[in-house]
Amino acid sequence: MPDLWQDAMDHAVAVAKKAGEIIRDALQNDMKVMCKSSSVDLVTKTDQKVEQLIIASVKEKFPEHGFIGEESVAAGQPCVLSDSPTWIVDPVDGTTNFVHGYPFVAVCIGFAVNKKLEFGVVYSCIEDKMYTARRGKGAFCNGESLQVSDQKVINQSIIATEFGSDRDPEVVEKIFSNMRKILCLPVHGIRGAGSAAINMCLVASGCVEAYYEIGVHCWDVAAAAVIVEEAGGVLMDLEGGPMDLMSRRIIAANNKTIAERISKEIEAYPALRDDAPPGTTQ
Ligand code: LIP
Repeated sequence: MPDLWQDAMDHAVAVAKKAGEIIRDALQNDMKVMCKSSSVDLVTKTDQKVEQLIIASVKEKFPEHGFIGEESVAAGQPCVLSDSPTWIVDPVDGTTNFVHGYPFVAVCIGFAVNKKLEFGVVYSCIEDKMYTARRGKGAFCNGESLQVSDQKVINQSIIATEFGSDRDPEVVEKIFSNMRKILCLPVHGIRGAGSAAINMCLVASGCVEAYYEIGVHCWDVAAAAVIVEEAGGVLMDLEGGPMDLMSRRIIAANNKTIAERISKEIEAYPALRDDAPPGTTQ
Protein backbone atom coordinates (compact mmCIF):
# COMPACT_ATOMS: atom_id res chain seq x y z
CA MET A 1 0.00 0.00 0.00
CA PRO A 2 1.78 3.21 -1.10
CA ASP A 3 2.13 5.76 1.65
CA LEU A 4 0.14 8.55 0.01
CA TRP A 5 0.97 11.24 2.48
CA GLN A 6 4.67 10.83 3.33
CA ASP A 7 5.57 13.06 0.37
CA ALA A 8 3.19 15.72 1.70
CA MET A 9 4.70 15.47 5.19
CA ASP A 10 8.23 15.77 3.82
CA HIS A 11 7.10 18.91 1.98
CA ALA A 12 5.57 20.28 5.20
CA VAL A 13 8.89 19.84 7.04
CA ALA A 14 10.81 21.57 4.24
CA VAL A 15 8.45 24.57 4.06
CA ALA A 16 8.32 24.84 7.89
CA LYS A 17 12.12 25.16 7.91
CA LYS A 18 11.95 27.97 5.31
CA ALA A 19 9.21 29.67 7.33
CA GLY A 20 11.37 29.43 10.45
CA GLU A 21 14.21 31.23 8.69
CA ILE A 22 11.84 34.08 7.77
CA ILE A 23 10.62 34.33 11.37
CA ARG A 24 14.15 34.35 12.81
CA ASP A 25 15.23 37.02 10.29
CA ALA A 26 12.19 39.15 11.19
CA LEU A 27 13.18 39.05 14.87
CA GLN A 28 16.24 41.10 13.94
CA ASN A 29 14.23 43.78 12.12
CA ASP A 30 11.46 46.14 13.07
CA MET A 31 8.28 44.12 12.79
CA LYS A 32 5.01 45.78 11.82
CA VAL A 33 2.58 44.82 14.59
CA MET A 34 -1.17 45.07 14.06
CA CYS A 35 -4.18 44.15 16.17
CA LYS A 36 -7.05 41.77 15.32
CA SER A 37 -9.94 41.36 17.77
CA SER A 38 -8.38 43.54 20.48
CA SER A 39 -5.24 45.42 21.50
CA VAL A 40 -3.76 42.19 22.88
CA ASP A 41 -4.70 39.96 19.89
CA LEU A 42 -1.64 40.65 17.74
CA VAL A 43 -0.71 39.86 14.14
CA THR A 44 2.35 40.93 12.13
CA LYS A 45 3.30 41.15 8.49
CA THR A 46 5.48 38.09 9.16
CA ASP A 47 2.40 36.00 10.13
CA GLN A 48 0.81 36.95 6.80
CA LYS A 49 4.01 36.51 4.74
CA VAL A 50 4.73 33.08 6.22
CA GLU A 51 1.18 31.82 5.66
CA GLN A 52 1.28 33.00 2.04
CA LEU A 53 4.64 31.21 1.56
CA ILE A 54 3.27 27.94 2.98
CA ILE A 55 0.03 28.04 0.99
CA ALA A 56 1.75 29.00 -2.30
CA SER A 57 4.36 26.27 -1.85
CA VAL A 58 1.78 23.59 -1.09
CA LYS A 59 -0.62 24.67 -3.87
CA GLU A 60 2.22 24.33 -6.40
CA LYS A 61 2.82 20.69 -5.39
CA PHE A 62 -0.75 19.72 -4.38
CA PRO A 63 -3.07 22.04 -6.36
CA GLU A 64 -6.24 20.14 -5.47
CA HIS A 65 -5.74 20.31 -1.70
CA GLY A 66 -7.67 22.63 0.62
CA PHE A 67 -6.44 25.02 3.32
CA ILE A 68 -7.47 26.44 6.66
CA GLY A 69 -5.02 29.17 7.68
CA GLU A 70 -5.21 31.52 10.64
CA GLU A 71 -4.56 34.65 8.61
CA SER A 72 -6.66 33.51 5.61
CA VAL A 73 -9.63 32.99 7.96
CA ALA A 74 -8.92 36.39 9.53
CA ALA A 75 -9.12 37.82 5.99
CA GLY A 76 -12.55 36.21 5.45
CA GLN A 77 -11.82 32.73 4.09
CA PRO A 78 -14.20 30.02 5.40
CA CYS A 79 -13.05 27.79 8.26
CA VAL A 80 -14.76 24.54 7.31
CA LEU A 81 -13.05 21.12 7.37
CA SER A 82 -14.26 19.00 4.43
CA ASP A 83 -13.34 15.41 3.50
CA SER A 84 -10.80 16.74 0.99
CA PRO A 85 -7.09 16.66 1.86
CA THR A 86 -6.75 19.85 3.94
CA TRP A 87 -3.72 21.70 5.32
CA ILE A 88 -4.42 23.39 8.67
CA VAL A 89 -1.83 26.11 9.16
CA ASP A 90 -0.79 28.49 11.93
CA PRO A 91 2.15 30.38 10.44
CA VAL A 92 3.29 31.88 13.74
CA ASP A 93 1.87 30.20 16.84
CA GLY A 94 2.90 32.45 19.71
CA THR A 95 2.64 35.74 17.86
CA THR A 96 2.78 37.73 21.09
CA ASN A 97 5.97 35.85 22.01
CA PHE A 98 7.35 36.67 18.55
CA VAL A 99 6.58 40.41 18.94
CA HIS A 100 8.37 40.42 22.32
CA GLY A 101 11.24 38.12 21.36
CA TYR A 102 10.08 35.54 23.92
CA PRO A 103 11.67 32.37 22.48
CA PHE A 104 8.64 30.08 21.99
CA VAL A 105 7.34 30.58 18.46
CA ALA A 106 6.13 27.73 16.25
CA VAL A 107 5.23 27.15 12.61
CA CYS A 108 2.32 24.68 12.71
CA ILE A 109 1.27 22.57 9.74
CA GLY A 110 -1.41 19.93 10.26
CA PHE A 111 -2.88 17.75 7.52
CA ALA A 112 -6.26 15.99 7.49
CA VAL A 113 -8.04 13.68 5.04
CA ASN A 114 -11.72 12.75 5.50
CA LYS A 115 -11.61 15.01 8.57
CA LYS A 116 -8.97 12.73 10.18
CA LEU A 117 -5.57 14.20 11.04
CA GLU A 118 -2.83 12.29 9.19
CA PHE A 119 0.32 14.19 10.15
CA GLY A 120 1.53 17.17 12.13
CA VAL A 121 4.64 19.34 11.90
CA VAL A 122 5.45 21.90 14.62
CA TYR A 123 8.69 23.81 14.15
CA SER A 124 9.71 25.71 17.28
CA CYS A 125 11.94 27.91 15.21
CA ILE A 126 13.79 29.93 17.87
CA GLU A 127 14.70 26.72 19.74
CA ASP A 128 15.30 24.97 16.37
CA LYS A 129 13.16 21.99 17.44
CA MET A 130 11.33 20.21 14.62
CA TYR A 131 8.47 18.15 16.07
CA THR A 132 6.88 15.69 13.65
CA ALA A 133 4.36 12.86 13.73
CA ARG A 134 2.72 10.70 11.06
CA ARG A 135 -0.39 8.76 12.06
CA GLY A 136 0.69 5.29 13.20
CA LYS A 137 4.43 5.97 12.88
CA GLY A 138 5.41 7.69 16.12
CA ALA A 139 6.34 11.21 17.18
CA PHE A 140 9.78 12.79 17.00
CA CYS A 141 11.74 15.92 17.90
CA ASN A 142 14.74 16.50 15.63
CA GLY A 143 14.58 12.80 14.82
CA GLU A 144 14.55 11.64 18.47
CA SER A 145 11.52 9.55 19.46
CA LEU A 146 9.04 11.19 21.87
CA GLN A 147 7.15 9.51 24.71
CA VAL A 148 4.69 11.12 27.14
CA SER A 149 5.21 11.05 30.92
CA ASP A 150 4.06 7.88 32.73
CA GLN A 151 2.81 9.93 35.69
CA LYS A 152 -0.75 8.98 36.79
CA VAL A 153 -0.93 11.13 39.93
CA ILE A 154 -2.17 14.68 39.27
CA ASN A 155 -0.53 15.93 42.50
CA GLN A 156 2.90 15.07 41.05
CA SER A 157 2.22 16.72 37.69
CA ILE A 158 2.94 19.95 35.83
CA ILE A 159 -0.07 21.30 33.96
CA ALA A 160 0.12 23.85 31.14
CA THR A 161 -2.52 26.38 30.15
CA GLU A 162 -2.72 29.92 28.75
CA PHE A 163 -4.47 33.20 29.51
CA GLY A 164 -5.51 33.66 25.86
CA SER A 165 -6.35 37.04 24.35
CA ASP A 166 -9.87 37.62 25.75
CA ARG A 167 -9.83 40.31 28.45
CA ASP A 168 -13.57 40.23 29.18
CA PRO A 169 -13.68 40.34 33.02
CA GLU A 170 -16.09 37.38 33.25
CA VAL A 171 -13.87 35.23 31.01
CA VAL A 172 -10.73 36.30 32.87
CA GLU A 173 -12.39 35.34 36.17
CA LYS A 174 -13.22 31.87 34.80
CA ILE A 175 -9.66 31.41 33.54
CA PHE A 176 -8.26 32.27 36.98
CA SER A 177 -10.92 30.21 38.77
CA ASN A 178 -10.00 27.13 36.73
CA MET A 179 -6.28 27.75 37.25
CA ARG A 180 -6.82 28.13 40.99
CA LYS A 181 -8.71 24.82 41.17
CA ILE A 182 -5.95 23.01 39.27
CA LEU A 183 -3.12 24.66 41.26
CA CYS A 184 -4.73 23.82 44.61
CA LEU A 185 -5.30 20.12 43.89
CA PRO A 186 -2.37 20.61 44.40
CA VAL A 187 -0.15 20.14 41.36
CA HIS A 188 3.61 20.65 41.23
CA GLY A 189 3.12 23.68 38.97
CA ILE A 190 1.30 25.47 36.18
CA ARG A 191 3.21 26.58 33.09
CA GLY A 192 2.41 28.32 29.81
CA ALA A 193 4.78 28.64 26.83
CA GLY A 194 2.55 31.22 25.12
CA SER A 195 2.00 28.78 22.26
CA ALA A 196 -0.65 26.05 22.33
CA ALA A 197 1.39 23.92 19.95
CA ILE A 198 4.58 24.13 22.00
CA ASN A 199 2.63 23.36 25.20
CA MET A 200 1.32 20.23 23.47
CA CYS A 201 4.77 19.26 22.20
CA LEU A 202 6.02 19.52 25.80
CA VAL A 203 3.26 17.05 26.76
CA ALA A 204 4.49 14.77 23.95
CA SER A 205 8.06 15.19 25.23
CA GLY A 206 7.08 13.97 28.72
CA CYS A 207 8.02 17.16 30.62
CA VAL A 208 4.44 18.41 31.08
CA GLU A 209 1.65 15.97 32.02
CA ALA A 210 -1.22 17.90 30.41
CA TYR A 211 -2.29 21.10 28.70
CA TYR A 212 -5.83 22.52 28.61
CA GLU A 213 -7.29 25.69 27.17
CA ILE A 214 -10.61 27.20 26.11
CA GLY A 215 -10.38 29.65 23.22
CA VAL A 216 -7.67 28.04 21.07
CA HIS A 217 -8.31 27.59 17.35
CA CYS A 218 -8.04 24.51 15.12
CA TRP A 219 -4.84 25.88 13.53
CA ASP A 220 -3.18 26.24 16.97
CA VAL A 221 -3.69 22.56 17.87
CA ALA A 222 -4.18 20.43 14.72
CA ALA A 223 -0.51 19.66 14.04
CA ALA A 224 0.44 19.14 17.70
CA ALA A 225 -2.60 16.89 18.24
CA VAL A 226 -1.02 14.19 16.06
CA ILE A 227 2.31 14.62 17.88
CA VAL A 228 0.66 14.13 21.29
CA GLU A 229 -1.24 11.02 20.20
CA GLU A 230 1.73 9.47 18.45
CA ALA A 231 3.83 10.05 21.59
CA GLY A 232 1.27 7.94 23.49
CA GLY A 233 -0.89 10.77 24.82
CA VAL A 234 -4.63 11.42 24.69
CA LEU A 235 -6.84 14.26 23.42
CA MET A 236 -10.15 15.00 25.13
CA ASP A 237 -12.90 17.60 25.15
CA LEU A 238 -13.03 19.63 28.37
CA GLU A 239 -16.27 17.90 29.34
CA GLY A 240 -14.95 14.43 28.50
CA GLY A 241 -15.42 12.62 25.19
CA PRO A 242 -13.31 12.98 22.06
CA MET A 243 -11.62 16.28 21.19
CA ASP A 244 -13.61 18.27 18.61
CA LEU A 245 -11.02 20.11 16.51
CA MET A 246 -13.39 23.02 15.73
CA SER A 247 -14.77 23.44 19.29
CA ARG A 248 -12.00 25.77 20.59
CA ARG A 249 -11.58 23.59 23.69
CA ILE A 250 -8.93 20.98 24.37
CA ILE A 251 -7.27 18.77 26.96
CA ALA A 252 -4.04 17.13 25.73
CA ALA A 253 -2.62 14.76 28.33
CA ASN A 254 -0.16 11.94 28.90
CA ASN A 255 -2.99 9.54 29.83
CA LYS A 256 -6.75 9.29 30.37
CA THR A 257 -6.43 9.34 34.17
CA ILE A 258 -4.83 12.79 34.20
CA ALA A 259 -7.12 14.08 31.41
CA GLU A 260 -10.25 12.98 33.29
CA ARG A 261 -9.00 14.54 36.53
CA ILE A 262 -8.58 17.89 34.77
CA SER A 263 -11.98 17.55 33.05
CA LYS A 264 -13.60 16.90 36.46
CA GLU A 265 -12.01 19.99 37.98
CA ILE A 266 -12.45 22.76 35.45
CA GLU A 267 -15.60 24.65 34.46
CA ALA A 268 -16.10 24.98 30.72
CA TYR A 269 -17.44 28.24 29.25
CA PRO A 270 -18.64 28.95 25.73
CA ALA A 271 -16.32 29.90 22.86
CA LEU A 272 -17.63 30.44 19.33
CA ARG A 273 -16.77 27.38 17.20
CA ASP A 274 -14.19 27.84 14.44
CA ASP A 275 -16.71 26.48 11.89
CA ALA A 276 -19.65 28.62 13.11
CA PRO A 277 -21.47 30.18 10.11
CA PRO A 278 -20.41 33.79 9.40
CA GLY A 279 -22.37 36.25 11.54
CA THR A 280 -22.98 33.73 14.35
CA THR A 281 -22.75 35.38 17.77
CA GLN A 282 -21.71 33.45 20.88
C1 LIP B 1 -1.98 31.65 20.50
C2 LIP B 1 -2.23 30.28 21.10
C3 LIP B 1 -2.36 30.35 22.62
C4 LIP B 1 -3.47 31.29 22.99
C5 LIP B 1 -3.21 32.68 22.42
C6 LIP B 1 -3.03 32.64 20.90
P1 LIP B 1 -1.42 32.62 18.09
O1 LIP B 1 -1.97 31.49 19.11
O2 LIP B 1 -1.15 29.43 20.76
O3 LIP B 1 -2.62 29.08 23.15
O4 LIP B 1 -3.58 31.35 24.38
O5 LIP B 1 -4.30 33.53 22.72
O6 LIP B 1 -4.26 32.28 20.31
O7 LIP B 1 -2.52 33.64 18.03
O8 LIP B 1 -0.17 33.18 18.64
O9 LIP B 1 -1.25 31.91 16.78
